[in-house]
Amino acid sequence: MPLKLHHLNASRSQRIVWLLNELGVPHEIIHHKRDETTRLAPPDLLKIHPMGKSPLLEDDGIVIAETGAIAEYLIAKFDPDHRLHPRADSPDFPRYLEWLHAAEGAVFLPSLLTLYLGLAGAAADSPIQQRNAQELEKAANYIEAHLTQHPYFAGENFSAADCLMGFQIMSGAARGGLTGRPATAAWVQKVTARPAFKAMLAVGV
Ligand SMILES: N[C@@H](CCC(=O)N[C@@H](CS)C(=O)NCC(=O)O)C(=O)O
Repeated sequence: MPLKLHHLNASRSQRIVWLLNELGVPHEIIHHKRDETTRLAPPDLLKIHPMGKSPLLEDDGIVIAETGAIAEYLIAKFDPDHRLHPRADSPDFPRYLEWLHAAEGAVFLPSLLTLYLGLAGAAADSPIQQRNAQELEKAANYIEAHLTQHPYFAGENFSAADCLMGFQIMSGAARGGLTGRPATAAWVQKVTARPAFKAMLAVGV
């Protein structure tokens, strides 16, 4: 039975679509649509997993939530030749793991807080939003410094960490986040030219 990915439009789930394409694993995408007003996921996702969020991966009746866990699961099961992740004894492995999880952790959190506090009416110049802006800037500078020294997040080679970091960087780019950050801009050019990235766009993100 092929893997099933529950994909929500305009969501971080596109990182897993990209990764599945990179791995070349046969899969079925089940599309779910955000509520036009609330932007929340439809209630049918709650029937698949108690948190009702996307992405959700189904493999032979087993449901897995959380992007980082899904990525690690896919890599462990479908990347035996280490095409998309460094070996555990490689010096690149710790950095790979850090970026794989930073994509949903410290570098992503300030964007989410900025969005929610903005929706709740916090002005851009309020102390809390200023603090978020500082955290976003710090993360963007860290990414730029890393990509100045390495072509990809795990070092010399493209990996699943690039797929996971993509959403954060590309949504930041839409807000001018690449200005003055040439290494990050070069990384975006490189990875968006990959056939698996283009196939992800074709799915309808
Ligand atoms: N920590 C989870 C976050 C999942 C999540 O919040 N997904 C969002 C899409 S970006 C969602 O389903 N939002 C709709 C909702 O909460 O109703 C992960 O890494 O997968």
